[in-house]
Amino acid sequence: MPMKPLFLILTSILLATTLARAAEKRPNIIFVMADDMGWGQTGYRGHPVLKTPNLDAMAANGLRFDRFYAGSPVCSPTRASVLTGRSPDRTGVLTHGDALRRQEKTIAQALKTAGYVTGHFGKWHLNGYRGPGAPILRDDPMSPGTFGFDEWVSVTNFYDQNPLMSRQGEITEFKGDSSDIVVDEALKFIEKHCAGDQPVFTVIWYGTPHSPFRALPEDKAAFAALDAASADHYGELVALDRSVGVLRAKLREWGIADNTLVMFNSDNGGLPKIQPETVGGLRGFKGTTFEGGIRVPAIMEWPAVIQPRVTSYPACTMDLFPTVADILGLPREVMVQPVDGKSLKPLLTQEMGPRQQALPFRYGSKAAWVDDDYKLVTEDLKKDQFMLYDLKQDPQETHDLSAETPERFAAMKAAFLKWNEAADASFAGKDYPEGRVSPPDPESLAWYESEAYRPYIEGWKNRWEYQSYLNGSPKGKGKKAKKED
Ligand SMILES: [Ca+2]
Repeated sequence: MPMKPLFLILTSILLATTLARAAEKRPNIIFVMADDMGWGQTGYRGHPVLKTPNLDAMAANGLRFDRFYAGSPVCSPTRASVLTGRSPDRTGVLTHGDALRRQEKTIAQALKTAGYVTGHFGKWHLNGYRGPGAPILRDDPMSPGTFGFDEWVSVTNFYDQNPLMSRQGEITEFKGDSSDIVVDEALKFIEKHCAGDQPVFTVIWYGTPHSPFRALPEDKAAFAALDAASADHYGELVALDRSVGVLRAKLREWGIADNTLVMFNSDNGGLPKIQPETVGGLRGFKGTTFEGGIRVPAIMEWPAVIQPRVTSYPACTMDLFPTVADILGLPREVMVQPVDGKSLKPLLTQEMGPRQQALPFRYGSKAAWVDDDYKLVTEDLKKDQFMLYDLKQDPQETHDLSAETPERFAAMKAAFLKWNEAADASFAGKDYPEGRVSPPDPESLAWYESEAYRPYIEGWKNRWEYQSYLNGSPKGKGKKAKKED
């Protein structure tokens, strides 16, 4: 009989060691997101004037997605989809400036509970404020801290050169290009924690290449032949690419690159009016549910697991939380259900077959339903005018198949309309334990029209990034805010 306890002891030691090793092996995770970078704006896709050597190197060393979708054709909703794994309409974030509901559950909360140290750096845009990026106030009830981030250096919305940012409420003025600044802050956070016991979850949300367009002279020097706005826009992408290079180099210098999962993607499609064009020949731009509005550059790098490869598997920002939850074995309850994304974990090591779960998109009256190679799309849901495209044969969405393949068209439309009803029910609060939205969604407003920011207006009104908002007529301010959100 003495053998049995010994056997049990050895087994439990072995189990404990295995678990400890598994815990040791949990990857650091870094989510990096550009703001308004179009599908065509990388060197690796053959852009005619923009060079992105660092994104190219990342793509060559990781999983490059050629059909990756932002959860929405505009920014705040996509950010909500990254954090929750859900279609943004379910989370209350219908458009830019809407607040994420505190009833939602975020990936930062899940990872914090699982033992990660969590940090957010850059654009937030989930606290209900419109207008150019302002430092997030310490007592903001919808700050990154509320949603699971231990440390943050963040702004309400887009930010550019020499920004004011908020270090957990402490307002700080920075000098230089915003991409260099935000990566520098994120790296300080990673360096501080990476040698500790906890794995690190870092979110870096750039303000680039969103308007206003303002690049450092050396960054836009290569674009002297372009119009001024385009030269600055592309110059900002040069800085973004450089900062990706700094991030990757530091992870290697600190010996943590191998077991760090770095995801790079944009938050919506490219902008119109920029030359050369931003969407790589796709139809539509930011704000539309055609491919140009939602298909974005995306790369996942994790050297310990991913062999370099290009995939055309259709994937989405809604898949990121389910993927991480799957990798770490987190329970289903970490996400509010239903979740619209799907784990991409199998894709990290081999191709997955046709995508079984369609990707839903809804933005105001526009919508799309991407079912593997086929796409149902409408510019006006209420008018009941849907088009059907075969993205494999016709990525530019030029040849409407709805009349030619009526059965497929009818089946996809029925599936979408069923999802659409479920999304309405989610929006009404059905997914929460309370069965309703509580507290009610705040009305989104420009921060400079809020009580909370009133004490700061006088001191900020002559700053270059705020002056057109803070010194104009109220009517003009409203227009400007709407245009630039
Ligand atoms: Ca954006």
